Amino acid sequence: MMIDEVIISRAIAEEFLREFCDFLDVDVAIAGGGPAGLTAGYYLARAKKKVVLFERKLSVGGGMWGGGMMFNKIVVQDEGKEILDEFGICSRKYQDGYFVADSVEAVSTLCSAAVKAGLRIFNSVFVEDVVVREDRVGGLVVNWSAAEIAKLHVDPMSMRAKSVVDATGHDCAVTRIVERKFGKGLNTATGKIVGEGPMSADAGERTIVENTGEVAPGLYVAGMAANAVCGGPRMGPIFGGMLLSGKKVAKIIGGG
Ligand code: 48F
Repeated sequence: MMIDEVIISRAIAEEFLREFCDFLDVDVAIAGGGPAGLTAGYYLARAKKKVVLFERKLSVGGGMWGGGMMFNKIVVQDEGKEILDEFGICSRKYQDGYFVADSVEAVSTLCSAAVKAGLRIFNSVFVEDVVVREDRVGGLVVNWSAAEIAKLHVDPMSMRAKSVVDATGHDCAVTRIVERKFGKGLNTATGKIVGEGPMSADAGERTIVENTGEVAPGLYVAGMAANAVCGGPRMGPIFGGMLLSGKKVAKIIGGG
């Protein structure tokens, strides 16, 4: 059989558009494909929610690839190790309460498990706004990252979701938009984005799970975005909190 270039092009374009259209109306839309977003996506998809994730960069994984200072190892505590085990990610005990895993294995396995569970990821797409309906965050407004990088004046497109998760990390990009435009105040101590505190691994890992939740009707925060929005400290290259936060937000939204 002679391979036809046009058939290759049609296959890509038609399949992509079919899925893109299918995922314009979902149960949950996640902004950001770092460890928290991927973990949330996995548990939600496994619970049979229709869930889509938009990632600004070409690759998902966020800050996990680089481990600590590009030493590509991550550390997790006992509770984080339980989630690594659930995914089948290998880890080695360093000392009591500290386990070390390979960051490349961790990202690639989280991503693979989430996609196989049913999460649809659109990469190179960024979230630039939210849809508000009946006083609730009811969807996302997305555009190509390439358009953003080239500073092209191109209008975005909108999609509908019953729940939205801001998993954009330190930026807390979606909540920042909601804070600016929603006009009703956030469910935080100040009603605004409190901002993340300086490094404190123990407190950061604890508060990130506590801070995971709904901050405006229909909008949930997970991962580093939860501490950035609610005022918890950063914690550096210990990643158990990111996994636990992703799992918690999935449970709150109804992902078991
Ligand atoms: O930053 P990121 O890894 O967030 P996380 O899942 O994990 C945080 C840790 O990696 C690390 C840490 C541990 O101590 O603090 O930073 O909470 O992943 C966030 C992802 O969101 C994407 C960004 O490219 C990254 O991959 N992102 C950011 N803004 C947008 C976005 C946006 N507006 N639209 C789509 N994706």
